Amino acid sequence: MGKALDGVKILDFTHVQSGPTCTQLLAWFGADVIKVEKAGEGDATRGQLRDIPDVDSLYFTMLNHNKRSITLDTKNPKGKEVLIELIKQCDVLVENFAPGALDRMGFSWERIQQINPRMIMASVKGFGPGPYEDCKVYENVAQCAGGAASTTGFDDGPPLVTGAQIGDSGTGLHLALGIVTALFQREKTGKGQKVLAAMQDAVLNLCRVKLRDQQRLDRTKVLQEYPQFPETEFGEAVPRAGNASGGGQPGWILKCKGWQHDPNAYIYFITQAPVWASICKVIGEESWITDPSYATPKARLPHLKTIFSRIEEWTKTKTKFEAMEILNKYDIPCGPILSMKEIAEEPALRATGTVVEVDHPKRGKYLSVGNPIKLSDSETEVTRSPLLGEHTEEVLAQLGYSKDQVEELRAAKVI
Ligand code: CAO
Repeated sequence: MGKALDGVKILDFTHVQSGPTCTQLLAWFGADVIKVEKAGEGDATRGQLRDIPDVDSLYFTMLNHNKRSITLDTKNPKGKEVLIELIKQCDVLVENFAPGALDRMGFSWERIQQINPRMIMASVKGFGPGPYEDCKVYENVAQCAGGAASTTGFDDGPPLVTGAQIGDSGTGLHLALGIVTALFQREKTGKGQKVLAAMQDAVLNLCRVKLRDQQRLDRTKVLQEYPQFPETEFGEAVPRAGNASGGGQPGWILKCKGWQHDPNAYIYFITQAPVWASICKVIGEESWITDPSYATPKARLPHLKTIFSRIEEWTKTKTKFEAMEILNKYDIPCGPILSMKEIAEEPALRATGTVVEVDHPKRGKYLSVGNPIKLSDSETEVTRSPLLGEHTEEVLAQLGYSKDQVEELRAAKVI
């Protein structure tokens, strides 16, 4: 069976995390992704956070599956010639260099269009046009500038960044959608275009509900589902909401049996309105079904702390999995707090290919996250990341370079 993006060639100039997540997704959908790396050095993540000496790190291997790697000094005139051939033959150039790096290399958008008018040039940058457009940006800077940090954490603590890499991987996802959309439009116009995903914009897009709350706060001066209500005055900006649910159904994280020793013995519990009566029955508070102080969602808002601490008395008597089993019988929405260890061992995630075991010639077997997007007619097989420059000769041969020419380039340290 073919793959959705069979025949699409990606010139992959990405490094670190944001860009590589994007091109990895495209590779999983069948695109031929040629990763261009600095000769002798490669993507900096190959050497970062290493767990085995002299072996590509998990950071690199888990972000660069299904790609080919070539080394090329794109600042050398001979290297630029190779790059021009690659631009001619590829459909998409993806990059996440610091602002201006591609221009400094001599490959402005105008020049790229001259070389290949069908080329789609896709970039991740920290910021879009504006005061910070020239800044270098990493994950947590984007989380802070995109509104995630100011709205994450508890009211009495500092802003917090989240473990989910919404700045890097989140932006990579946005960029991948931009690329396939531009490819779709090219089918009709025959022309390439520029695609930009700024990390601040992607984080803000994922924090959309907080901008919703900012406007609700501006208008009503209160956010009744936030834990500050009713005791604490609200300020001008959306405060941190702890573990409150971001939607209209109040939720909180509650202790389960074993919480004293297990840092993840917790459950997320949502007091969804349609199952309120079931919740009351499960925790043994039947009177709350009809008590006017508890009977309606609006009446419950000032009592959420009392409600959740009563529910917690019940969850503390069950493990998170026992609680899940009981609550699911009543359709009460809840979720166990799973550790990475539990996720790594979860058979259902292995069965769907969301967690995969991959073999690597130098590191041996390791676990990775497979393609989270499942297409019924374009199945993903996860293959290992390439060694540095593993495909240089193969790709140059496909571009028409003879063995002697390749040797010359190697002798001149261009590849
Ligand atoms: N041959 C020759 N030179 C190459 C090359 C190659 N194959 N590949 C890259 N280079 C050069 C670049 O041209 C650039 O040179 P100049 O500075 O002289 O123009 C240089 O290598 C360094 O590139 P960089 O500035 O992108 O890399 P950095 O490590 O200094 O910065 C980062 C890294 C991520 C902060 C920066 O790339 C950035 O802000 N990117 C955009 C935002 C982004 O994606 N951030 C998320 C990264 S994941 O956390």
